[in-house]
Amino acid sequence: MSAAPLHRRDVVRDILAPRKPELLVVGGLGSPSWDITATADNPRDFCLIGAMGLAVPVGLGLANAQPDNRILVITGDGDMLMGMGALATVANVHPRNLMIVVLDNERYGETGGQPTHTAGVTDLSAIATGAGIPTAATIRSQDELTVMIRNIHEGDGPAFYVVKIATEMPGTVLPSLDGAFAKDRFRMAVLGKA
Ligand SMILES: Cc1ncc(C[n+]2csc(CCOP(=O)(O)OP(=O)(O)O)c2C)c(N)n1
Ligand SMILES: [Mg+2]
Repeated sequence: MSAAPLHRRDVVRDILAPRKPELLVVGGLGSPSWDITATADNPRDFCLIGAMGLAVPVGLGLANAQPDNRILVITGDGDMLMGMGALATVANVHPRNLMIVVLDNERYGETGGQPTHTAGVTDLSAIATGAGIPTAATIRSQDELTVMIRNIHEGDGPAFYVVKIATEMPGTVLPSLDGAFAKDRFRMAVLGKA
């Protein structure tokens, strides 16, 4: 099947457009966090800097700590490949409020576009299924994206989606690089105290 390539900024904008106040977003390091910040610099988003492999573990902890909120992890294939073991924990803990989206450009985009294993034979949604996550799919078209977005905001987790995207790198839009500020801002937005 060939479909027009999906573009990362459009995908993230469309994912976040219907967001409700209870949605908390964890951004994986690098380009996914730039996409989230380019969409809106929202205090209910927590974007990681340099912490490769940790987007899903942070999202899982947040899902456990904040059962009344819905947690959306948006990360890259490189980050997910490094933190793959966390998918088994997600499947076994089974947080109904955790959604995971991998923006899969088949590249380590931020560091110069080196091909990742998803450019080869590795299928991250099959790995999520094998880990035991009940909803896992690879998204390649706008129609599939529309269904995914509805489930992200309304469906039961845990769910895991790989969105195949073009390899373009649309400009850096950095979140705050001050970790203490970012942590305090997020805690204020979620808890009302730093
Ligand atoms: C442990 C570790 N190794 C390497 C890096 C350097 N690094 C930062 S971003 C990145 C690539 C991330 O790729 P991906 O998650 O696919 O995001 P993309 O930019 O492709 O959207 C790498 C290798 C790092 N921060 N930490
Ligand atoms: Mg990538």
